Amino acid sequence: MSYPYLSAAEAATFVKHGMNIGVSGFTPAGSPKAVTPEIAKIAEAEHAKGNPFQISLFSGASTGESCDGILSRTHAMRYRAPYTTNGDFRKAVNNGEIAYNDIHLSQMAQELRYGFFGKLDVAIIEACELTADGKIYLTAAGGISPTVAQMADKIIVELNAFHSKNSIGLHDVYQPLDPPVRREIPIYKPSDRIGTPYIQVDPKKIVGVVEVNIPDEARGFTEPDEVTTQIGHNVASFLAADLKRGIIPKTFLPLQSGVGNIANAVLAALGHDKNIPAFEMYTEVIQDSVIALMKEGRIKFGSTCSLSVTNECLGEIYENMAFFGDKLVMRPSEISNNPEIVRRLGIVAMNTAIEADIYGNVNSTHITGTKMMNGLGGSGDFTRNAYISIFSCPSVAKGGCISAIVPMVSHVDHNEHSVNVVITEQGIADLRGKSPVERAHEIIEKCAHPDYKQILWDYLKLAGKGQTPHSLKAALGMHVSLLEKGDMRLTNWADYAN
Ligand code: 0RQ
Repeated sequence: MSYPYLSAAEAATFVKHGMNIGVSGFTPAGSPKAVTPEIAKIAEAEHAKGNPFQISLFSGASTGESCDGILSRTHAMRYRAPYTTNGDFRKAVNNGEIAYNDIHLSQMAQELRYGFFGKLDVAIIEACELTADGKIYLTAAGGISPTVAQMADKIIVELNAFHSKNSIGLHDVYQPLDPPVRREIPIYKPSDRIGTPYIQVDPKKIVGVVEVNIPDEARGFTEPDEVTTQIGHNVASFLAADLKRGIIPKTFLPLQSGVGNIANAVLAALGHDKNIPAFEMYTEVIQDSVIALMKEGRIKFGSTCSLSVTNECLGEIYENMAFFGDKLVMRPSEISNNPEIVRRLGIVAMNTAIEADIYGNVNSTHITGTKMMNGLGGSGDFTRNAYISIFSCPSVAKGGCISAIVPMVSHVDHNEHSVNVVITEQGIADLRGKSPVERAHEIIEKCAHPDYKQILWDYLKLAGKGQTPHSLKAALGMHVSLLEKGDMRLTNWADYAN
């Protein structure tokens, strides 16, 4: 079948007010970059005429500036799921302009198929190749593309020449059946391939092919500093100790790592620690540090949902497929983040906290309980099912005015029942096998910044005795102090005494 080749502006006219739109991509990697800015232009034109124009947008994870950024600024989105990191999106969400549903990434595709969000009108998929019989070869991410391509009434393909056809074969596309007929997902090691290297669609659904040559919009990251390097060393020495005492098998276990500056520093430290053997990753995002460690032979294999790397790094992979082709696989997010596989493979999950409380509850998403930072991402998919779940963060933020260790988190993403280890640059709190009060002692002693240790001990004293001691009046006192005085160090527990 021959497809209609359209301009991005022509393709965007298939998108109407009120529609549900599914896009490819996971992190800015692999998300559409040409049609979405044209949707934003339509929105602006309609708004100028006084007409409503807003869509609901579904993706694997965050997209780039050309998608979440532009659509947020032009007020073209009513609803968004499941995760995004864009600054303009964050502003719009925190102003109450966009309804944002921050669900676990592994659940996005299946919840679309279950019908929780209604029908899907249009899918916009970035591809590096498209065949006449409807085979779509994805670019730098698996995301929810198989599901949105299957569900949408119409498909627009952005055929992006920036992504080399050399990359064909990196994807392993697999969609599970849904209950009551779902079976096990037959992945028994990170390198197992169980699907096809393409998405098969009915070619008649492809209403437009837009040819482009646009680089990916992956973010750079800050080089590790003293604090993040120390966090990295602490994570590495924790894992090395567990390996030495036989908790982690000699062959080691596959690792998952989140995104961001801290995750990047942790991976670099692990890679360079000679006590840790060369390892595999079963993760959702591969950043530049993983590719560097692969070249050094320190990482043997990487299963991921996306190659969220700089364009330079992506180019290097595409040019060296003889080396990388058998060391990487990209999967849809419901497979890369699948709880069944995480539990089976015994993954060590390493994610980042905004704050953790003295009992081990973790907030990864909200600043002072109300302002959305990015979202949960896949951290919950891995944490709840991991062999060992680790959260790390600097012990203080914003020049020391904020302690990352607090009496009670202002928002809970990962609860005390799922979090095994908390690590800051100060030290390692191993919460495994401990009661809440034992955990509180471990976290305050090992992880809190010296400026905050006494404040937290004083809180524990105020909280009294019991299973999970709290003074409900004082539990958020450090946050109140931040809001009222700009500094958690000015917390005065006497304000809360009876
Ligand atoms: O603010 O940018 O203004 O300086 O948060 O913090 O220290 O640069 O660390 O880049 O690793 O991000 C949790 C946000 C950490 C991220 C979070 C401020 C801090 C700074 C960024 P500035 P850093 P990172 C993977 C799996 C989601 C969950 C997850 C994240 C900014 O890792 O979004 O891991 N995770 N998902 O100053 C106020 C505090 C703060 C604070 C940090 N307590 N109060 N501000 N900051 N702690 C994602 C996917 O699934 C794709």
